[in-house]
Amino acid sequence: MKRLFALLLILCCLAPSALAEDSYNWYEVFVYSYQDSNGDGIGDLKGLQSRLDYISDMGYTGLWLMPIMPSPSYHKYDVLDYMDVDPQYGTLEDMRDLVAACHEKGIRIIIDLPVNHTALRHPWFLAAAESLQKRQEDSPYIDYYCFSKEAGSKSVQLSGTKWYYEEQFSGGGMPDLNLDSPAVQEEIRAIVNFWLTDVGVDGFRLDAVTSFYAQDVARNVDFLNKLKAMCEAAKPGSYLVGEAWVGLTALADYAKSDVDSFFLFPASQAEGFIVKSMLGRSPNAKTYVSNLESVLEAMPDTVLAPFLCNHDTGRSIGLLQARQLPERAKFAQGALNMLPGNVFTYYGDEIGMVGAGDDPNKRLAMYWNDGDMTQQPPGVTKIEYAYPGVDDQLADPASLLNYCKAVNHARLRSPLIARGKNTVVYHDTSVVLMKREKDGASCYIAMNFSPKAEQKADVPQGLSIVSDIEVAQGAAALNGTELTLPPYAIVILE
Ligand SMILES: [Ca+2]
Ligand SMILES: [Ca+2]
Repeated sequence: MKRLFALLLILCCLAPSALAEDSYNWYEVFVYSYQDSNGDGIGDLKGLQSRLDYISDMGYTGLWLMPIMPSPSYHKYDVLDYMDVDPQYGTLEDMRDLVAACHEKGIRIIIDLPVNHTALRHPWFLAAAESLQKRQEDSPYIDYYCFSKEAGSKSVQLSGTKWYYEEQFSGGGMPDLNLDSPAVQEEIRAIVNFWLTDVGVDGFRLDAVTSFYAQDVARNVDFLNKLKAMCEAAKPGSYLVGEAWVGLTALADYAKSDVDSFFLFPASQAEGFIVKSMLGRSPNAKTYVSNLESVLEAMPDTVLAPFLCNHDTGRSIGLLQARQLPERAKFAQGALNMLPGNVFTYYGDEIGMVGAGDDPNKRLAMYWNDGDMTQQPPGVTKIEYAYPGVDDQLADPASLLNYCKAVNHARLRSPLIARGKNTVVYHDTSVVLMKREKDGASCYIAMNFSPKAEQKADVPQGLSIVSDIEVAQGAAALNGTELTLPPYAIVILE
């Protein structure tokens, strides 16, 4: 009996982390624009923590925070100190509280890790620059960066010297780190250790991995493997997702690394296959299916990380030309979420926020109805909210928000959507029937890409509908093996 109790205790202790290790509905948050807690108008960690109920109720089980470390910029991709929290966002204690609160709710939390470059005023760079400017050239920090006496296409002259430093993001004031330096590698090891074990985050979003070694995929992959090994040693099972903003062929090379996931850029934005399958005169379910199959063939051993938009791209509503077409906006979120892997939703996309052009326009204040919005990020040139705010949408069963919530919960109800091996059972120009299977269990996903016409699909015998996700009034019907799909319907059968 005692032994049984001990076993149960062990199982209970294991359960939450086992659950949290398999989060597949991720939510990207720009802390600055999400929720302010202290009245200065700038979003912060405490504010974000106060919205965890909302995030959890929506069915998001993973959080990716854009950079939270001290930085001179509002976006914070140029880091001044890799082991602290920017005072605008709060303190390390606030971050520890947020991590604990997330874990209590079964939410995994990862943070952005920009290690390709630092801020120009990072103490490492200041020390290196000072040494070179004094012509002593003896600082150990010189080797932290890519200094050379020869100018390259991506180099900047260090004032008062004949030295140049590499800066892949030209004009950003973000000098590239020398990732070959053993000292830099040890710094990075200490940084990932700190966040994973001391603060307790569950992994990282790796910024700008194609710029680690520009135009050198093999060396980038090699460094990614080093990073993964460091994280695995610090916290086994931690999750890494890399930003390689490239097409499928190049992405497939990155996917051969040990990093868990890479953002699926070929699915994203206006030219991505989700939007392409929906725009145009007639629906083209074939575009969706054939691209998914190409992706799975090219990247067989990786957890896909599909998304429609992020902080660097125009938002979904604009990509979809869906300001006046809520059904299209909904179905796009549905089509995104029927892809296997870990789906990433950019904050505000669930309520149809808009934004394009200048970067700050893509990072507007989260539209809460309760009057509790942050100020807009500096440099915003256009502020527009095309769809109602969160409270209004929560109260409207037909809202985009409630559609996204239904989609997220369908994924939680049927984990094989995210984790099963995909087979396309049937498709024509409007209808897609996919099977996802794993360990002898399976589920079927039926989708109608037609915005206006009802469609029929022939499904295997003995299935029943477990989720019926509709963009408008109406419901799917299953008669034996004949499934009737209303326009833009998505149905999960098991
Ligand atoms: Ca604040
Ligand atoms: Ca670099």
